Amino acid sequence: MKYLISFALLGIACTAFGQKKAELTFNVNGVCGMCESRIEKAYDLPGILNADWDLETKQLTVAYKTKFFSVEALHAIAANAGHDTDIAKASEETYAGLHGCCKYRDGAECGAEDEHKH
Ligand SMILES: [Cu+2]
Repeated sequence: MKYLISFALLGIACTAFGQKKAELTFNVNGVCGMCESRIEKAYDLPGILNADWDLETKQLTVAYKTKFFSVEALHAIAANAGHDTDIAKASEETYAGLHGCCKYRDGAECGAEDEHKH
């Protein structure tokens, strides 16, 4: 019986102090490699273990510690960097600060060919 209680307490301690990790993948708007580095740089934070944005699919995969971030907070990081997600929108001001070829709301498309058209 004593052993059972010890194990139970040990279990509680592990849950309370363990660093729980989770992975979340969600849609983040962006158009080019500049967007990719901007987005990934925004997630260079304590509590974020890894952040990878895919230019083709616009999907961001974040590995994080659940103690540090909620799902909403993770979306807000992208929005604060100027990139809309499905539940968090960048402010007009932040969006306006993006490079011209990164203005995804206006159908911007980055690329070597586009650079010459300016
Ligand atoms: Cu861009």
